[in-house]
Amino acid sequence: MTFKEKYQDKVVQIDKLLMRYCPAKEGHQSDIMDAMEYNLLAGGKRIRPMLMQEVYHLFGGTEDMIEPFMAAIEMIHTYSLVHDDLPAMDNDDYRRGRKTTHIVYGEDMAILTGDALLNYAFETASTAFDLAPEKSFVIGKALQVLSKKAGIYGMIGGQVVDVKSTGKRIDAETLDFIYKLKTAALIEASMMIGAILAGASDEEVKVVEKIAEKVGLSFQIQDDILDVESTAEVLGKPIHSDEKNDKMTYVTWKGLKEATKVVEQMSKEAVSMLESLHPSDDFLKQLLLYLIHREK
Ligand code: GRG
Repeated sequence: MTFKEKYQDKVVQIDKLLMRYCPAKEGHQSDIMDAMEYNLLAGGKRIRPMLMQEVYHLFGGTEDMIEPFMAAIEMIHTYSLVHDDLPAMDNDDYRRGRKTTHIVYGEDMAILTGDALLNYAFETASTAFDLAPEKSFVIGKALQVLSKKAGIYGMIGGQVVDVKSTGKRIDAETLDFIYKLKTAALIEASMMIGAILAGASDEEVKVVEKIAEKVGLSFQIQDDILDVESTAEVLGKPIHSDEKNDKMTYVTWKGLKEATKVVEQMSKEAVSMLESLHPSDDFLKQLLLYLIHREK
């Protein structure tokens, strides 16, 4: 099988897993379950759960307790997209090739859908305790990483500085801070949780965090490049969104050529660190390179 075929196969498996973890549409509140499913099953590259699973296997993990965490990270990522598209933030009408949640369900329900996905992520992740009660210690550690990387010291913190910086010229240090927290933090959580649940040592988890930071930074710079170079049809969301929102990005700061060079450099560093950690995992190495050279 080629890398592309293996990747597609894994996306299908993750989609099936997410279907299993969607809440049943029942009760007076079934509208919110419908909106959660509308977003969760809308497609997407599924890179966060995939990275988590691959790192889990890399460190010898074999149990199904990884699954609720894979669903949870995609729920958190999806909530961030729902809220990011709201009129008060980027005010976008399309995401993953579909109308955004506030367009379909109204702004009030879109806010609640994001809230619901975030909360349900933790309800879901904590079911790992039932699947593997004897692994409570590592599950607790994984929950700690998940909550921190999604919160004020992670994605939300990055988004706060991003929102506050809109329309302003920011310095390199602030841009780096935003990218590390807004984008890299969830990728770090994905890979670190895979390692933690598989029983990796604290030192190994730290190396995984460093690799993931490089992957996250280059992933975000590639996102900036695509916002300028790609098309709405390919991306499934509007292009030139950063310009519309008057946001400074790595591309507006350094130009396309330099941005492409940095992505190249950082991705090479990430892959070589991964090789030192585990020389033989070809799929994961190819996945890191794909994320960085992706077209959508
Ligand atoms: C609202 C708390 C809050 C946070 C929002 C993550 C984020 C912060 C906003 C989303 C917009 C954005 C450009 C985020 C940077 C990370 C990124 C490139 C997200 C898109 O992730 P992909 O490409 O999306 O993995 P798919 O649709 O493939 O899952």
